[in-house]
Amino acid sequence: MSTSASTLSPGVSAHSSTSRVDAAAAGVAATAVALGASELIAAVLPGATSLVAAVGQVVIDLQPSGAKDLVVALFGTNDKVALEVVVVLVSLAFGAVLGILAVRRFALAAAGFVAFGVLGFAAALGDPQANAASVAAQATVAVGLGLQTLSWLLARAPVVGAMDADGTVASSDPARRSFLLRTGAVGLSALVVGLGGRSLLAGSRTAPITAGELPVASETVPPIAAGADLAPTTPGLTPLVVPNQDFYRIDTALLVPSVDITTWTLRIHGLVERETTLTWNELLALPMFEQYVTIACVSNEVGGGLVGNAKWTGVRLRNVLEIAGVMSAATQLVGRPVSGDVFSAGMPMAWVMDPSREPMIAVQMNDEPLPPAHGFPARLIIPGLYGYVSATKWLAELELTTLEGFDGYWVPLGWAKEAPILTQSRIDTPRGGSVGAGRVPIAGIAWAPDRGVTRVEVAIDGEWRDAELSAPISDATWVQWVVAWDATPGQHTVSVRATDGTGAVQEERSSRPAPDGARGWHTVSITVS
Ligand SMILES: Nc1nc2c(c(=O)[nH]1)N[C@H]1C(S)=C(S)[C@@H](COP(=O)(O)O)O[C@H]1N2
Ligand SMILES: [Mo]
Repeated sequence: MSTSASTLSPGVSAHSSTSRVDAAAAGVAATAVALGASELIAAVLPGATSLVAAVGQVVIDLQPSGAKDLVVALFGTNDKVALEVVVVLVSLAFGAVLGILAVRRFALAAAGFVAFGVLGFAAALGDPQANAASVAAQATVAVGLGLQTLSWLLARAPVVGAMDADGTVASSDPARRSFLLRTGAVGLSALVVGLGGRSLLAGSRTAPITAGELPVASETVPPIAAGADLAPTTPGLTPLVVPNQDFYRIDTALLVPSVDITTWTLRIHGLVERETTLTWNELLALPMFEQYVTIACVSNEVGGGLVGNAKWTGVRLRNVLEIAGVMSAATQLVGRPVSGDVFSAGMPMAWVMDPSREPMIAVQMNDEPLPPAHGFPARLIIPGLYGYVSATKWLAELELTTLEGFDGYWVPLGWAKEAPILTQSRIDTPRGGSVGAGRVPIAGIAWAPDRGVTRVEVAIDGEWRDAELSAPISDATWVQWVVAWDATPGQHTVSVRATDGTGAVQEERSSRPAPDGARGWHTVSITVS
């Protein structure tokens, strides 16, 4: 049995008899339609953006102290996906409440949906790729569709009179079953549409130029010699150079900024003789060089994957600083990204100017323009420093200041102000579990940028032996290491430690990543059968 015909604003009389559960279900499905529509529009309408990502971005930008750590701890490195899932779930929960309200007074629910739209609109204004008119249209259509759906579903909801007084036989009532099926189908299709839209939007943000459009480097590094990379002969070992699509990614951006090189500029200001603004072509006119540098994230746990080695091509940072003329009072360099991104990195000028290393503004990663996720069109690469105090992606600004004058983004959130990369080593294979008896290679990587790695030792059941190292590319890069092990049946414990170029052995005592990087020897348990 069905209720009265659909109206856009169902009156009190028509729905006061709708069960709360049904009303909540309709509210959830209607909210899913609004979200799904907005995410689809984000992908197809120029100037529109993901409202879900925009709201999540506001949460990240407000950075309630410890919230990022909490989310990372709960969901591992999928923290970005998790945050968006939370935004969607909270929205759906509010939608359930709005559905219940709608039964009593549809205008209240309508006001709630409009408030949602306004919230999404306001959040999206923080995305520099978003355009206010497009986002307003997007939010309006999404809210309208959500309300239409709510009205349509509620008009088809069974009345309580169709159930027993306690509602227990409700789910066997065919009218109710068809209502719930319809509501579920609407909600699920909306979520699928939304997911499709969201992935379309992410996929559309790819590098808009090819390597051929960039000048060739005047100073190049020799190609990696055949046989220098031990990975092809050691299954499970990380390659010497990590392909771009496999490279770890860490940043505070839910949506990757898409930067237009025709309007992009790099501004150098602060304690400089001549404030300078370089265009893309002016930057590219400077001499280009290449170097391999291993970069690492301070959040990397012992044994973790937030480290990678790539060939970077770009200009010497010191050439760019010379153009502006750095004053001797400048003790800190701050890198800032394009507007809309709250990140900043502050590094000591003493580190930047030390002639033993060559900090750079990179425009290519492994012979490709920087992928958008890794900072297109330009980023800082400072050998030896953790990414959060150096490797600014989507670079737009270099400010010269004093060490006391400014704290980079992560410093007030409990991370160290000065953060050289600690000496670390990792076992890639075997990662634990069980292996068959016989000759088993134990292999991994070790890094101490930019002190270099001179020795890697592996302890098998407490007995140390030297590992064979890949030929180091430079002190700024990691090395691969391999030990051939005659595995005997039983339980074994394997640990690894590296020695850096200063002769210091990697610290055994373990520490959490905060505030200045994880310490400790990576250790795995292996069962040999
Ligand atoms: N603009 C911007 N740059 C950034 C970050 C960021 O959040 N925003 N994160 C930094 C951190 S914490 C690290 S570890 C490196 C990671 O670089 P990758 O994503 O290319 O591996 O980028 C750094 N550069
Ligand atoms: Mo990081």
